[in-house]
Amino acid sequence: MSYLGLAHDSPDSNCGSFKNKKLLTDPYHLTHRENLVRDDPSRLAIFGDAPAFSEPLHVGRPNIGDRERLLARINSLLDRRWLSNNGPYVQELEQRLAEFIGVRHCIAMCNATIALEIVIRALGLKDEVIVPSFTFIATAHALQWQEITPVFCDIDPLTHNLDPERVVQALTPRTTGIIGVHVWGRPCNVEALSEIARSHRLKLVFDSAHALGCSHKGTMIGCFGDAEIFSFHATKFVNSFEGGAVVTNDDELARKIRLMKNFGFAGYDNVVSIGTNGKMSEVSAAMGLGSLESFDVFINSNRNNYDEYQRNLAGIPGLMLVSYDKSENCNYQYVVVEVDELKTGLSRNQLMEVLWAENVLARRYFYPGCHRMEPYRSTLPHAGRLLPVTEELVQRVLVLPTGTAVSADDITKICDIIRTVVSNHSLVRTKLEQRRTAIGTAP
Ligand code: T4K
Repeated sequence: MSYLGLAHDSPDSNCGSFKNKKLLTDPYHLTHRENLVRDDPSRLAIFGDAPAFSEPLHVGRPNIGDRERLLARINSLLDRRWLSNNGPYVQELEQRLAEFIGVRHCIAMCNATIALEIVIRALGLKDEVIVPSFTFIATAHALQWQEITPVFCDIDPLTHNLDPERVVQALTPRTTGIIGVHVWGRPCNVEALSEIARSHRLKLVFDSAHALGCSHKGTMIGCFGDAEIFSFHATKFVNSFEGGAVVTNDDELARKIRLMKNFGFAGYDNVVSIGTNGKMSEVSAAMGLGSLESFDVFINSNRNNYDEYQRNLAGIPGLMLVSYDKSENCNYQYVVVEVDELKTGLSRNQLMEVLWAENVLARRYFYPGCHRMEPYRSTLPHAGRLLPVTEELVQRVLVLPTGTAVSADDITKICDIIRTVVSNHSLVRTKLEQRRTAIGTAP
């Protein structure tokens, strides 16, 4: 991937020879271009003009927070010469997160994937665990890594989260647990999943990688199930470069997890259980603390960006902006649209191709669905038959750039491009098809 301000082709467009390689150094040209993109399809980059953005606009551009505070903390940890192994910043971060969420235990980790793996192991999950396929691959891999079969279950088309009725249908005598994912930070049907878990004596975990700062019926995400995990990866709105955490109200589970994330050490020279290295470093915790302190700034920025998208995308036929329940706490870290090709006249992939040419690197999370990625594609070749909603949704979803690196003007520009593209869909479609035919990749 280029970071040099060149226009991008979409990942599967294969249109290398058509890349617009103009570096935008001429300010007159930029202004001219901005003014003319509105309603004039010939000024789109796919028709040969310069891209609308001189630098790539990413979906996951990290929020940085207070740089001076971060550097001061890094200086302190260097002075202390305490860099890892349950240092003071890690302890402070754990305490602040637990208070913020309202949960008894928070155990910081090096990332959310290891956090999931450790929870799964500490809860004694085995054989089969029900998970959505519409999630980041880490949710499924954390099970398969431990030779537990992820049983992919379909989702509700409105919430994008596990459909409890389908969960019941996926149960077998080998089922030991359910992992729900609060996709985009929108809560799962927590009550229904808890009831299924209770009545079938299953463990219930929530992958809350997207859901820090979100609530469900007034209770913060993090307080549900046997445990929940969070991600503080660079692309998350609160980040610790790399990082994650497990939160739980279960004292015994928390004790086990603390041991497991530190090789099973219960003191010097005393290993009392199997374990791995899941520790968060002090430098990560320093970033995490600063990020948490900027929480309100980040959420305001996400919320304003979301509102800006909502205003600017209104009325474009076939584009549905995924909505959030404004009566709950919400982090608005994902701006997601569903593209209805019958109404837009263009597929999600075609819209993405146009945007990538403009240097807007929109993403199609979670295409093609975990069940269509290895090793699951080979081991479960027919899984898709039971996942009709997932199969359709992965063709429709597009995630747009947001976060503190994206301005209101950027959003206006992005939405102008989308509006121009949709209102001129026949022309755009023909152009995209010509591009493909010209390089011999016509479907
Ligand atoms: N469960 C769920 C439901 C998740 O969504 C995730 C992670 C996990 C579990 C596992 O959490 P961790 O183990 O990672 O803590 C990205 C993130 O890497 C991943 O953390 C996240 N979900 C997922 C939804 O998005 P990719 O494969 O899209 O990453 P990548 O490298 O393409 O980056 C995304 C965009 O961000 C790019 O356009 C580039 C930009 N970027 C990225 C980084 C790292 C930057 O501008 N600066 C940066 O430093 O997965």
